[in-house]
Amino acid sequence: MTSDNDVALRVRALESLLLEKGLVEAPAIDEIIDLFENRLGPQNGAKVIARAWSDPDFKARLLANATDAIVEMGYEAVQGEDMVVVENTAQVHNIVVCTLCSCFPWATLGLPPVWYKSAPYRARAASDPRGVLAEFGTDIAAEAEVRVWDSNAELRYMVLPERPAGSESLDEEALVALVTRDSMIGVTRALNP
Ligand SMILES: [Co+2]
Repeated sequence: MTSDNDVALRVRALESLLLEKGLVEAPAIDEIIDLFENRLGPQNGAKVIARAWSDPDFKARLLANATDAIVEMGYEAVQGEDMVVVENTAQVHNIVVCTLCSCFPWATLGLPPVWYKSAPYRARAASDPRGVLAEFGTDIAAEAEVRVWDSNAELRYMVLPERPAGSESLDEEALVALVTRDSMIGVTRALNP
């Protein structure tokens, strides 16, 4: 498996080459780095989920048309993809994968983690989702249904995790801290308060 360190080295080599060949200009690269470091990422998705937990009307809009509801919060799709949000309940647990490559909702979750892009996750999330969930420490009741959603270039999925017990008194801002990237991929649950 490629480590994050290897990736950093390759990126730096690629950047120097592109600059040297005059294919890109430094400000364009800075703009892209700023986009990925500061403006895209799971902090956006966490705000979407916390809003859905706090505002039933927003939640209904999010489940009916996630693309529009997410834009409503100011997060535009980076690659023109449509978004679908699937809700976890006591009866249904959803998990997201891209079996073909590494399609991922950049605007709300940022760049995919290394494990999401790995061949074992891509194969096993589809063939043995309960086994994968167990490896992430997520036990799913035998009577609950596990649904696997395969993202692609046009359509990206995000999970609306169950609002954790004990979070009833928390406001939207406090709820944001309970929503992790992995819980929005569906491999874990949201954190307990
Ligand atoms: Co893909």
